[in-house]
Amino acid sequence: MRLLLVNPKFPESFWSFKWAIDEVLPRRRATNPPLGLATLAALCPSDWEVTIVDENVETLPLTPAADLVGVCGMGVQFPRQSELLRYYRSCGYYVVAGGSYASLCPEKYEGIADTVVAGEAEHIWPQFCGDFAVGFPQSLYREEGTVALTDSPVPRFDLLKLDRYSMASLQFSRGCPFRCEFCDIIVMFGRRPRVKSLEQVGRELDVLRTLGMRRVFFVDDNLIGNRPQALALLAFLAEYQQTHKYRFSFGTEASLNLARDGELLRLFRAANFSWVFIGIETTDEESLKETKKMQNIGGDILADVHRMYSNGIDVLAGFIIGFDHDTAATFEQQRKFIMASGIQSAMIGLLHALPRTPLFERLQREGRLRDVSENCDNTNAGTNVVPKHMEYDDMVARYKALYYDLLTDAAIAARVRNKLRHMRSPLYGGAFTTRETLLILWRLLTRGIVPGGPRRWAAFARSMPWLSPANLAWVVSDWIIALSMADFARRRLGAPSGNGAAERCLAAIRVALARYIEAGRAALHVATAPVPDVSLTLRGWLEPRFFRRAARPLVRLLACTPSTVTLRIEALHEAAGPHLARLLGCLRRHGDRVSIVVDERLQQLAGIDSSVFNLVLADAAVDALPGFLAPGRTRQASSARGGRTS
Ligand code: B12
Ligand code: SF4
Repeated sequence: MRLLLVNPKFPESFWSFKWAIDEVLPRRRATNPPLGLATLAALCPSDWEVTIVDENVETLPLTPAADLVGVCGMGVQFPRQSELLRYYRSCGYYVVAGGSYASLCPEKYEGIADTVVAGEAEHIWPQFCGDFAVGFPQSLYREEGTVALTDSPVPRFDLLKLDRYSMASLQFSRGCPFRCEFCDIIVMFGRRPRVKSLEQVGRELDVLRTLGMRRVFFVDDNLIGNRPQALALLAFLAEYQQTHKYRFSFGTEASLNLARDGELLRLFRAANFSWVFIGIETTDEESLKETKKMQNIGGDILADVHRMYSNGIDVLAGFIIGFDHDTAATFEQQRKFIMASGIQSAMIGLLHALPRTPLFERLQREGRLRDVSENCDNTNAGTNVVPKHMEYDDMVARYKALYYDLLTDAAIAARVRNKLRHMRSPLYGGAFTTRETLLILWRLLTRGIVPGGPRRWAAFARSMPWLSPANLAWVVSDWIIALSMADFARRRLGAPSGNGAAERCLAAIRVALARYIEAGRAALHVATAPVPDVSLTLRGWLEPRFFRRAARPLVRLLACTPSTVTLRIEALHEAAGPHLARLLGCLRRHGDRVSIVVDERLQQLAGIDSSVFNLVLADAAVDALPGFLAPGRTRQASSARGGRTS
């Protein structure tokens, strides 16, 4: 049996670190590989041929040699996941949905997938494989019991293109003992953390080591959820690292009580954990009580962060605004804390209610849920929660302003300095070779610091650890993180100067393409809300000059505004293929905001990479034009946007 497993493209967010991936990190395309798919592949019968395609790092096969296709996804991936399921199903493949969102809301996949796998797959996937092989697969497989993680196989890391990611993933435990009101982890995985054996972890590390990986993310919900097991794991890792000359640099997620546990901290350092992501959420005790985040109450959170630093562990943190106790004053309170703590990777989100969580159920009872369909990314300047003590629009505006404030050069440098006051230098070498480190530093300087102008140079110089050069690595990584976040905020949160710039760019596009539009060889549609969307249709003979003229104003529009561009290629002369490819090369940097609607044969001609551009996959027929490579099946935008024709 031939199985294709697909991880759909993520919408870009703060988590993508796109600037770092594109500009600084050598040869990387995304941060993390899809560990769920690698685990699923290991659960297949040994005679199945499994291929994993992660659309975040490679293009999608449109006609794969497969008998069935499995597509995973978190809530943020649901729009693309359902598009892929529909597409492959319409091509005649048997399609299966699974992953985080299918586990939380299997009902959403009715009519989209042939089979839905809800919950941990260790027991139910082999059942499905057996049923499929004999021709009787069911439409739903739901894990109702508890999966022992000792039943989880070593993931098929060999099927992932690991060299395209900035780190590998490994999972030790599932579940968390706490009961935060907004959290779906305890709904999906329960409150009694289950763990793998140390022998399993050792085997997984051995495989990652032979595959050349150095940075490993323990993707546990809370690595210290079961303290005795965490202590055993850390002691094991410390020994493993010593045996293997501190080959790995680790990172993970843990609850804040880690900072108040000397023994755990000591072992984290001994095992070479260089960073930990912590859900701080807020420093307002009333809001913490409201959301039942009791483990964060009763201590000094700033001192906790400093204690982590003094153990050589960097802190990445999640913050939430929009609790019922929050008011407009909360933004300043959060800003002050984030600045004082020196946390550069501050993932601030608006409180979002995920289905099935206690928060969702409470707000539903109170009639306080807004309908924003599948937007499950709480760093997206929008939420499905109606705030209690703030106007929605005002809250969103303040949210954006908070990010702008935190991402100025001066604020970035001040946070670096605040961190370095407490940060202890790393105990062991970094995760990059000397050559890679020098290349990263060079790229940061030439592509990030120098283009920022004298103010950024001065800010960067002020943040340098002149008296403790061993801390340089922290400074470099903080600037890379911060410039990535600033780049995303500028492009995607809608800079205040955006509208005037959009009008000017649109006028330039109209002028550049006027004669082709008049001749009916191209058409331009512009929708203005919520952000300008320019839809350019290519439908006749277009000479090389057309592509050159189109490139400049389109790139400007994408670079200076949060606009989106849709290219509809209805027909394309063979000779124009390379010119279109050159135009796409210019748009590549902004590819996540460029949708391409194109026939699959024309796609081959133009070489469209779906990991770079949004390749739209819904079906529609378009009349063939004589003399051109004419579409048999044309992909068309799934959502029609209102607009006018110029
Ligand atoms: C690592 C991780 C990430 C990584 C990326 C991971 C990746 N490339 O896939 C990073 C840090 C980038 C990330 C980002 C985000 N994440 Co995240 N992430 C995780 C985390 C901690 C681990 C995922 C993992 O690898 N698990 C290990 C594997 C083995 O388990 P699994 O994925 O559940 O897979 C099992 C089953 O689901 C099943 N399965 C999986 N795939 C498939 C496919 C098929 C076909 C089938 C049949 C079965 C199947 O088999 C596996 C074995 O049992 C989870 C928490 C969690 N415990 O899952 C959150 C989680 C998935 N993330 C979540 C969220 C919300 C986000 C963000 C949107 C953050 C935000 N702002 O709110 C962003 C996305 C931003 C973006 N647009 O890029 C939520 C998803 C909620 C939901 N139910 O949809 C989770 C559950 C955490 C949470 N509650 O907050 N995340
Ligand atoms: S500590 Fe984290 S994983 Fe645990 S319940 Fe709270 S939010 Fe969920």
